[in-house]
Amino acid sequence: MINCKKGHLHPITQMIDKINSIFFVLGFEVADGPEMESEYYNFDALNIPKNHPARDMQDTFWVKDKKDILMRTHTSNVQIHYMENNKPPLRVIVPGKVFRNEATDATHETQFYQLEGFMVDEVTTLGTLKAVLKNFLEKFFNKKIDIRFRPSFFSFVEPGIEVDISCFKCGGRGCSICKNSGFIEVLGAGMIHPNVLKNVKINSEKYQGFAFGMGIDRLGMLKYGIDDARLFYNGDLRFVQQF
Ligand code: 2U9
Repeated sequence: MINCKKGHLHPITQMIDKINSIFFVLGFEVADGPEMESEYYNFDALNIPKNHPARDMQDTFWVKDKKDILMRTHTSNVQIHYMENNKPPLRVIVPGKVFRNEATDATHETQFYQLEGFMVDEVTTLGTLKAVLKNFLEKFFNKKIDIRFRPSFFSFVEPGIEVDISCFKCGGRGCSICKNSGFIEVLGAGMIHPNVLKNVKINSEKYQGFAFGMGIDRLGMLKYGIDDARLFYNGDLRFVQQF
């Protein structure tokens, strides 16, 4: 008999569908926008300084012979377009492809998928962020999860935080996935910097918001116990047929 196995959606697409449906219940809509972008929307509007190393040729793919045009290094450009064109209150997620000009290894690809999200309203706090992230992560990993915030710095948020989750494999006792620490770092976040709100003409005296960002490939590696992100992209059917 001929081999008539049916095709199916790629695991990254399956994860994006799942992420979108989890956030839909929380009142978030999905936005998308250009992968090729101007320096303003990728860096300047996000309060990223002119001399920031991320803007270097080594970190960003600049489009040849075009001044100020690049391949977006995060999906945050879409948030800027969205905030320019819509009035608060806002709840939006942006899953999409991003590009980094760096050496590849098991956990770094030059192209990968990111999920960013944000909410802007009159009262939005780190407490709201924690509730939203906990709800999302528990549904995504299908486990009860504790969340830990650590202070960090990103120029587009203030304060900036890194978010760890209790290890969904061992429940915090310590194992190879969490490197015996009981916690896994999964994403960055913070309260949107007033300069960013000013850039999109949102009154930062009246409105505040949180934003977060994470790698979808990384979420998939954790959820499915995959040790090499390149497996998502090399088209090996033995890999994709397992999903
Ligand atoms: C706007 C305002 C604020 C999005 C954020 C992070 C922190 C973050 C990284 C996680 C792993 C990217 O995939 S990754 O390399 N992201 O740590 N992202 S706050 O903040 C925004 C975005 C847009 C207008």
